[in-house]
Amino acid sequence: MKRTRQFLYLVALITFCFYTHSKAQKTYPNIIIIYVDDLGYGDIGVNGAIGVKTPYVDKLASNGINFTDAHASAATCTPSRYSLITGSYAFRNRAGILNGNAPLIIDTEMRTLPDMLKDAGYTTGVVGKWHLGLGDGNTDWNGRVEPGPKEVGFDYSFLIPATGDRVPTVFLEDQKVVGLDTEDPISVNYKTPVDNGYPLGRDHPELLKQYADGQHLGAVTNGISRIGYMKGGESALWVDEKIPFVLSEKAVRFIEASKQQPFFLFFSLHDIHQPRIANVRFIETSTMGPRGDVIAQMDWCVGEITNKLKSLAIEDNTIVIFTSDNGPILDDGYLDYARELVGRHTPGGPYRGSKYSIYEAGTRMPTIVSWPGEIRPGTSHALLSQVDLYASLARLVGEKLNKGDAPDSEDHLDAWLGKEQEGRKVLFEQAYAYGLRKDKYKYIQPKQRDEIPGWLKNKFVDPGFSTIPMLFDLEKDPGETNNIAEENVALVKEMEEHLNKILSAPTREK
Ligand code: NG6
Ligand code: CA
Repeated sequence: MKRTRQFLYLVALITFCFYTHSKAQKTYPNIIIIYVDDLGYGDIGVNGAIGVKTPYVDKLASNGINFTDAHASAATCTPSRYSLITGSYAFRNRAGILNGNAPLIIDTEMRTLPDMLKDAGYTTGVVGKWHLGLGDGNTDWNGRVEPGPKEVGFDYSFLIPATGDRVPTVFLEDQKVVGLDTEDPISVNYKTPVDNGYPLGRDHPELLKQYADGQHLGAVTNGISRIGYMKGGESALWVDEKIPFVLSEKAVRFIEASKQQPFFLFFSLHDIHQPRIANVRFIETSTMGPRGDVIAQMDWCVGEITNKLKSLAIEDNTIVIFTSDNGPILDDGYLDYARELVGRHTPGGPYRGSKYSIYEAGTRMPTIVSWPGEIRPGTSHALLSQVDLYASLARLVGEKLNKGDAPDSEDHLDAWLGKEQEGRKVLFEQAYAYGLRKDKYKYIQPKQRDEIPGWLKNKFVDPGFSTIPMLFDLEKDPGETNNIAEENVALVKEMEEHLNKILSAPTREK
């Protein structure tokens, strides 16, 4: 009898220790944001893609929630990323597309999304495209480049510093160039060619794998001419065709190394940004040429992550948020026949516009949230913005926001998890013009002719510039073709005032 009681005590003690131990170690789910570059709403199978198959993304959607009205905070890369990481609209910091030698644009005193998750006990990492600036503006690429991801809350980083079409074309791991030979130091310049630097695309078209427009005729590395000039670092140059493999491997290693404690991984792909140079494994896997092939390549990267979660048996306890930084673009600097080969495939789905555009396709992103252990699969029409992930995830992990943290981020955790169908009441949209969504309406603020950037006038984009106000009823007219501003003067005035209020002050603490 006594022995039995002792045995029962022992069992109870072991159970208690095991429970408290595992609770302390893993109270919160892992969080992975898979951030695709320039992927449009209609570019994934579940949203109607015709020219390419995306089985891994579709599987994620069938296990999770597919959002039809979730938005990037802007229609270009740097501003969207800035908002995601800081919970603040990018215009407040005048964040525009950055060059490869631009300084870090995030104030290191700010409490960022990774800072907040670290406070909740997370290990944090970023793998892939950064494009938020590095260093202090006078960057020496031959030592540790700081400030950078570490100084804004990421424990680990493996980076493409800016974009695939901008120098320097080298990776940085924990803010040091990977594989650099100190005898061959790197120098980068965006104004004038560097003496004895890499040959220029403008002088050597015979070196190029893909013809480029006038903006992309700087340094040629790996047969591709880029924006900007560069010298040195030959042993460190990336091979474009291998980027998806390198990044996926680093992301998977981070997951493996961090699986004991909750982790946050910001996996930021180079695909499907230009130059779109698919690995031979993916060439002709789509009917759309390079742009379709790199969508298939992107899908493979998603599979690398989801397969790894499964094999480590942490799938049920990991939230995967799959989305894109801005809308799709067919022709953006390199001749890869995206326009000619697109066929009936509609990159922006039913929506008007593209990357750079204030029309819906500019910011309405393919967006999937999966968390097999917790959420029921389905579709959600909640109106959401990526700027809200900060406040929403803060609630998930029990972190309070201090005054000044994430000033534009609203907590819509229940909508992100599919427990609530309502999202934002009002959504601010940023491109080269500003827009506002409210109820079924979309308002676009007018622009004066001289406010329109010259380089956008020549693009094959539909930026949504108008010298008169525009108002659309998205329920009747999701393609934004019928401007009803004249018939709705009072509503236009109200929306204009609301927009100006957002432009003049942070929006969360109302
Ligand atoms: C633009 C580039 C474009 C692309 C973009 C950044 C020109 C004319 N166009 O300035 O090719 O690099 O910047 O894209 O230079 S983003 O997705 O990172 O915002
Ligand atoms: Ca982008």
